Amino acid sequence: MSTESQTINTLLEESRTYEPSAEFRSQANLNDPLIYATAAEDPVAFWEEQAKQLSWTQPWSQVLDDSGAPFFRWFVGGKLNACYNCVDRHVEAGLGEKPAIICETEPGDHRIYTYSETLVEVSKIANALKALGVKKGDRVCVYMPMTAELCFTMLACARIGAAHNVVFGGFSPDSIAERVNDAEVKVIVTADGGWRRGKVIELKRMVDEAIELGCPTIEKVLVYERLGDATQYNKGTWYEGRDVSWSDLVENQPDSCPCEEMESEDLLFILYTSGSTGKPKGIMHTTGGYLTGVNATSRWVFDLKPDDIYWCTADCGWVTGHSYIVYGPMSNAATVLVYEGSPDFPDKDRFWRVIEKHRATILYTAPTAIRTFMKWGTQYPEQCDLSSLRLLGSVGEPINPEAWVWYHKYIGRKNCPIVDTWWQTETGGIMISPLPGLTTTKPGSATRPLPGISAAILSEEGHALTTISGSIDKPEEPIGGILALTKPWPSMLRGIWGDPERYVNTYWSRFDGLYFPGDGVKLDEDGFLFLLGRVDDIMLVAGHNISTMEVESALVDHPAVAEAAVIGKTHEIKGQGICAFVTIKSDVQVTESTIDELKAHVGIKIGPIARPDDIILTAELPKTRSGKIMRRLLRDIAEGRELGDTTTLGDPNVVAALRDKYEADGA
Ligand code: 6R9
Repeated sequence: MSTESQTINTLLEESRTYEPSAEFRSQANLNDPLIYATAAEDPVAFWEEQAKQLSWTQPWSQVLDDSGAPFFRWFVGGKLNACYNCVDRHVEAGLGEKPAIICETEPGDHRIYTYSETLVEVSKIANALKALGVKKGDRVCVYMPMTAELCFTMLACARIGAAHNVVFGGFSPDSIAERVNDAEVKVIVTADGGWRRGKVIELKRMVDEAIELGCPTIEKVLVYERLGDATQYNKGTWYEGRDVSWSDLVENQPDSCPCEEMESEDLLFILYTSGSTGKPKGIMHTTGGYLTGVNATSRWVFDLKPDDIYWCTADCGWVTGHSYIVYGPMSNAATVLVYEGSPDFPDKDRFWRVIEKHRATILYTAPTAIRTFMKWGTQYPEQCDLSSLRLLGSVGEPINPEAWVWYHKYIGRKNCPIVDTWWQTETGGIMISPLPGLTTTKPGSATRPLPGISAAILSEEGHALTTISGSIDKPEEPIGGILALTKPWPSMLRGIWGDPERYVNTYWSRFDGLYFPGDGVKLDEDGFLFLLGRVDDIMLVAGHNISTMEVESALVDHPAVAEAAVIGKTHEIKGQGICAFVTIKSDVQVTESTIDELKAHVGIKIGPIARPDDIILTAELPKTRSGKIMRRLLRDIAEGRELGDTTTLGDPNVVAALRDKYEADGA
């Protein structure tokens, strides 16, 4: 075998396929396969057509300016306002009475805001921000619970031309301060608190602590009274002159506010994402290209229709909330369901109760949530009426085939297409995904790039193994390698705030002239793309490259296993050995032979080469607050190293307990 074809030796095979039903296909927004070829022929002209779906106050003079590559500019000279496109134009088109946001709180009440009401709320907040001194070009940090007011605040920033920098409500004061200082934020919008699993999250107090650490650019803190005085908890300190009450300021503002006319390339937002050096990267997105990308992909991938009740379970603290709660769906005048709390409050059926209550038609969630639901058991979804659902989506990490099939069977009742959507904070919008009315799907595969997106698979050395756009030809044998995106697209990041050099080095230097996302990929014999996780999640075991995700899938395929995280661990002879951290389903009895059984099962599913060296049973896996397993920490544990940065962990106790157990087991 040549080194090139050996690059990523993917061993796990998946042969089940699912075709869109004739019924779904006939009503789908996209059902002509020609769209792929049309887009591939002239991607720039194709994206220009998509941009026309938005309302511009001045047309562009140039669609794509690539003269300063990799600093690309889209729709140069065009002018528009993102908030106008998400709110005002729908009201003007007669949709004022249509629900824009249905906000379900964790305690269980809900409130519906029509597009007209949204316009009023957003305008008042916009006027309040102006009263606090926020001007076009300023940055505003938003640190709020997942309520409608968070969405309104983002839109209010866009309305007055200020860039929002949303920080997830679970981040620590240190992380807030780091982001606020890097972005030189003037005003923070926060809330007294929010609800999570029946407990109050003290957001304002976190902001106080962050500012105490030193945030010299902060002038004002606007505090939304989410909880008011109804609960007893530590509200922190009220700093006269700095802190401003929402109920005093926002409620008394005029209910109209003009939209600032923005250049297509004016900054819409900064969103921080973790980088390999530990210092977060402020990913920049601009107005015209970003909105064009998320508007089009929402319509294609989620097949949005006027009557849909669309629920994306993400938080606006992550890119998924930006693109597929606020800007994508709302620029399409969708009705968006927003839920504040956790999936197990008051009980483990909460998601299904929310769907039943609001008759949600589209559900977009993450594999980690799906695996959690699997662990809890089918009795929870089974006791709810999920018949309103017509489409399911997955995002954030590779979805293992067993979770995909469970989602299909128990949530979709074998009736809903599943769109497994691959993309990143940096890409702004979905890049690789099925089109639900057109694409045959395979569990675990995000299938192929969307129309207008061009990709390639490269070897470690940077040789192109195959290119993918328009149509995918079936390769003679599976091709494994590293993903690259080969042409610019409108919603691409425009850089890293304050660090243009890092932008070029991180994304454009690995493969000359191509965008490097950092993900491994496999194209199987049937022409399906499998995203295999970050390239640093690929293990080199006795010269064979094995994706941690493949071993995880094999483990989760065992009936006793709820969840698994696999890492490569230094091995004297093989270079790397395979170490698996596994959680067992609550109703399964662990015996002395469980570990051997699991090792054998992986050996059978993938081959002896993938048989784990160590398996550690654990009650829980360390995860970030957005639900991603922190393999880096597991590697630290397995290698007996000092634990690295733990600030993004959802629950820091999990990893300490795990290390103690690992050491006690003598692994
Ligand atoms: C949207 C989002 C990006 C990274 C990305 C990849 C992983 C996301 C995926 C997926 C396999 C999918 N990822 N979606 N891997 N299949 N459908 O999650 O953005 O938080 O920036 O993460 O997540 O590794 O590179 P972000």
